[in-house]
Amino acid sequence: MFSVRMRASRDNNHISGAELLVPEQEISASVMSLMGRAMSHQRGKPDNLNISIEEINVDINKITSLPLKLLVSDNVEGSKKAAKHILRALRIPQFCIEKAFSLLEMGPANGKSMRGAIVMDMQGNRLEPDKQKGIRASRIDITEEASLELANSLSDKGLSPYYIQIKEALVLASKVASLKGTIAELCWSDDPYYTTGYVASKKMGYVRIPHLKNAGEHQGGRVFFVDDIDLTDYIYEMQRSPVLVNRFAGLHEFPDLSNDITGE
Ligand code: PML
Repeated sequence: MFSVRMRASRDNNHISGAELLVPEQEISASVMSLMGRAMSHQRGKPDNLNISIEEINVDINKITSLPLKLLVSDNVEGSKKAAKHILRALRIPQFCIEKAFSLLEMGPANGKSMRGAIVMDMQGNRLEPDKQKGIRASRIDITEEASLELANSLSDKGLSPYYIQIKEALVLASKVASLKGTIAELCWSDDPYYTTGYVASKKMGYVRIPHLKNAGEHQGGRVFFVDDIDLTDYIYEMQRSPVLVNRFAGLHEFPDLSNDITGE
């Protein structure tokens, strides 16, 4: 198997990125499809397009995705409150939650978004060695069968227009949640046209939250909340261990926040 990765940027600002795990005979088709995506992104044409192909010589870890849970909200204030409530239910200290929100709202890399994620421990320390780049979850993909199950579920809910974004975020979040030491992930996009984000965790699944920011805002990113990790191992696993999602765990409505949401 091969890992095929694409990163596109303009004036050193990230435009798009994607990756696939494919057999050798599918490399050229994958390169073409990733190139097509990079050149037609609504954030503009890249002036730098990087595609890398790397052979994978280790076993691929096959996992089931997190369950996808849809939270209903129609305003930014309510959505942020809901996201914070879920993170609290996951036992993340309030000051860590507030710090994570401030960082993503301001742009964690001196006002700009990071290509990768912040790694935050339960004392609120940022552990990622490079505060501009962050840590990327890499070497990830999903099988055709699992993609189809996801596509069918999204279609039933009228969410097909967001299939690509949801698929990629769900695959990434499923890998992140599967790593030892991850408590939760908070994410919203740095794409000014995309305002939906999520809180993901092994305990509560991928909770998809609309309106985590106002349209037009460029700031966004990811925070991995961790506890009791060996940082070197954690980063190595995140970036190097290949993970293939081979089952979709299903789509559910997220319970009303006035109910107990801890799942206990
Ligand atoms: C991103 O594409 O940068 C993050 C998108 C997160 C939300 C995806 C979704 O569930 O719609």
